[in-house]
Amino acid sequence: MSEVSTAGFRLLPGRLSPDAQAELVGEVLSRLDNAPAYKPITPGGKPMSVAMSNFGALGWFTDARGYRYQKRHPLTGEPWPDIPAMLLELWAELADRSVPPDACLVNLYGPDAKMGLHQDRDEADLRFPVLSVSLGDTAIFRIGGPNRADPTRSIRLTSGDVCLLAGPARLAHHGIDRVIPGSSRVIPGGGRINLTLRRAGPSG
Ligand code: MD3
Ligand code: FE
Repeated sequence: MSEVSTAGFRLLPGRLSPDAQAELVGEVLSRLDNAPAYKPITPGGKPMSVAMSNFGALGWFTDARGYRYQKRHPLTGEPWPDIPAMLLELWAELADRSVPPDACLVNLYGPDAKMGLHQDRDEADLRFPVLSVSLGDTAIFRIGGPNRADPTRSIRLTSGDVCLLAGPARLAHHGIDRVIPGSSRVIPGGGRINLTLRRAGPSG
């Protein structure tokens, strides 16, 4: 197993047991009944190939007006569902013991979904890490550096993997080149779910 060298990037392969993965998939899917996933429109006017929803006080959203965090689901007008306890515990253990996450972006990948190289910088305080949990089909993840032109490397994210992006890695460019359909049976009907826990609003 090769150790990834970007400072502040930690990959914890298989951090969630198969039982924990199945339990978490259930917790996510039941919440999506009330907060359905939708394909956001980028400021450029094109729908994303990844479907999204959110849990927590703040949800990441994009439309023609740009990227932002908002308190309500854009289609239902309701507050986002709560963040599953298992994820809050994982954040407390691995990310920050005293300040909880206030946002959990839910990304749903079908066989043709991908996410272009980008930085995550819509959060108020970029000193907080991002914690990511992968469920379902394996993804080919790409991570580079703080500059878009920095060299990138490709890493497989498989179901149950957790990654922590802290310090310099927090501003690394990254994306999902593709998923490998049929590589997991954890999600009924297949596909991939990625959950990213964040502190989006100010902590004080
Ligand atoms: C590196 N999600 O939601 S998770 C995103 O698999 C996002 O759905 C991808 O990029 C996905 O913004 C990748 C791993 C990840 C998450 C956040 C990061 C890597 C990151 C933030 C900074 C650097
Ligand atoms: Fe990202």
